[in-house]
Amino acid sequence: MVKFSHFVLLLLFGGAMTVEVQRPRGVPLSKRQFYEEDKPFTCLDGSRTIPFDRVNDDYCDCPDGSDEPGTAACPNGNFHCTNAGFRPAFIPSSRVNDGICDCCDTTDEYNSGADCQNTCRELGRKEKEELQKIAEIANEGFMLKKQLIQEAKHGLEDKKAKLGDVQDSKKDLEAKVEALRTVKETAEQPEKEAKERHLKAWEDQKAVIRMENDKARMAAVFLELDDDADGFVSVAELQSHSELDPDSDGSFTESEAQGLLGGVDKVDTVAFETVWNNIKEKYVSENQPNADVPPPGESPQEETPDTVSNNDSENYPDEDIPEEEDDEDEEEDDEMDEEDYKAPAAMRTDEKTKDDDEEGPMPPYDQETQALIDGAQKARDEFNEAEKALREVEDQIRNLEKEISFDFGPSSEFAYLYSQCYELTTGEYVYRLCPFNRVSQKPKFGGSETSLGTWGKWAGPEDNIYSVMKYEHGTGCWQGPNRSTTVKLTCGKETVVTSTSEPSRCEYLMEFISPAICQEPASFDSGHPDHEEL
Ligand code: MAN
Repeated sequence: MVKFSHFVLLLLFGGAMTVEVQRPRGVPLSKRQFYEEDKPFTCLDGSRTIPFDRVNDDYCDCPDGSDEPGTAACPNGNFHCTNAGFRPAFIPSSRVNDGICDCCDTTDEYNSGADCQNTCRELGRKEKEELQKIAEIANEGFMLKKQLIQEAKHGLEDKKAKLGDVQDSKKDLEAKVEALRTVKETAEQPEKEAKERHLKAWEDQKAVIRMENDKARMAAVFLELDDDADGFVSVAELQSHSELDPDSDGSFTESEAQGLLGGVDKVDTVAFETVWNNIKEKYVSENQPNADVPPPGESPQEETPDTVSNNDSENYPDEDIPEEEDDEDEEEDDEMDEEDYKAPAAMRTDEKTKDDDEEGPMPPYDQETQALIDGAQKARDEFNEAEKALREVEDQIRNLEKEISFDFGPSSEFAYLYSQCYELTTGEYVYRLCPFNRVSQKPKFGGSETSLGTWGKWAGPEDNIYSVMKYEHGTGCWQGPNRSTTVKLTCGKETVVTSTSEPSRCEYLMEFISPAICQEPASFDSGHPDHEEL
């Protein structure tokens, strides 16, 4: 059996000073007192005691592996490398003398023949350099953070001052809106009355036109019916128009025709007026047989006063009309609106065709009415403009209040991120983080943006709550949760998104560097006045 003798360890401090501490191979300094050469060894779990020469004899005696710290004999043992010049480490015992160099001081391969080089000093140097770099970054980052805090302080003061100003202008605007509302309402009353007068006049005029048209038609029909031109319409002449058969049974009898003539055999033009009322709805002209044929499904009636006034309300060129129009060409429509007020009927060609056959289009407003409409429109425009300005100011107030009350960190150091966005492009997507607002993902080669969440809350551990941001309620994930993003902040001089990943489907992780998260670097020469005040 190979005897694995005790080993002399050199602990190096700073290169110059070396202290020899003798202890069995693989034992950390902290446990040296349990391994005394001149005493029996008690397993560290207390389970048994063995003679000391069974420590590191390559045979596992203790269930906890503590009798074989320097060999691979115990499956659960740990080997300690001192790694002088770098960092001490434990490796599983199984790696002792396995031909692979694990400890930078080479001590795990003392009997395998592996050609190990001691790299501890080199590693130590590199680590020190890296730590120095990190410390420098932390230092500079912290300086930047102090600036950010100052800027946030001034920014907050500015915003509060701005809020005061905007609140004042809101009051002024409210008063203005109310004043303009009164002006508008005062102008709209006479406008309304004048328009109603105009419409009423037009209604009356149309009634006259309709009556005249009816009379003219009656005269024409009389002539048409009076075949023998004797100045009378007779029973026989009426019978020639089978469409007038009162019961439409296919036989228009003499007595039926006589009934329509009011019980007489013939009527002259004066008596025909009464007959005309009985027949005009059914009468089909001989000259234009189709002219009076009513469209299928509709009663062959003339317009009743009701339908007339319905049509007329369409004709009436008030301010509602532009909204009802087809929005085929917005710009052209807008131009038309203006014109509509000045020359209402003339410009509305679509209605012209509807009206041309009967009464024609409504005549334009008279000058006085048009002036009232123009005046009321101007008052409406001014009122609307003031209302719009008021709404904008209210928006501004809401935004300022929101920003002022936002939790931008203990000293508002994160305030500078508000209204900013940071992007990171990966193989497939462009990720965009707009702190305190939203996170999104857009496919690089086309496709729409997906929300990965909107601002939720600070979500770091209790002792460092500002180290993590949570964005929630993003676009729903197919058969999954709504997308959400966790943003981990680390200290750095730049403000930049360094990585994105999707650890679980539709749950994203972003790494974000910012000076605002830098902590005051641990001071080595404590008591230095520079550090005391930080
Ligand atoms: C899209 C992206 C992915 C996500 C899937 C889930 O492709 O938003 O990040 O994993 O949808 O279906």
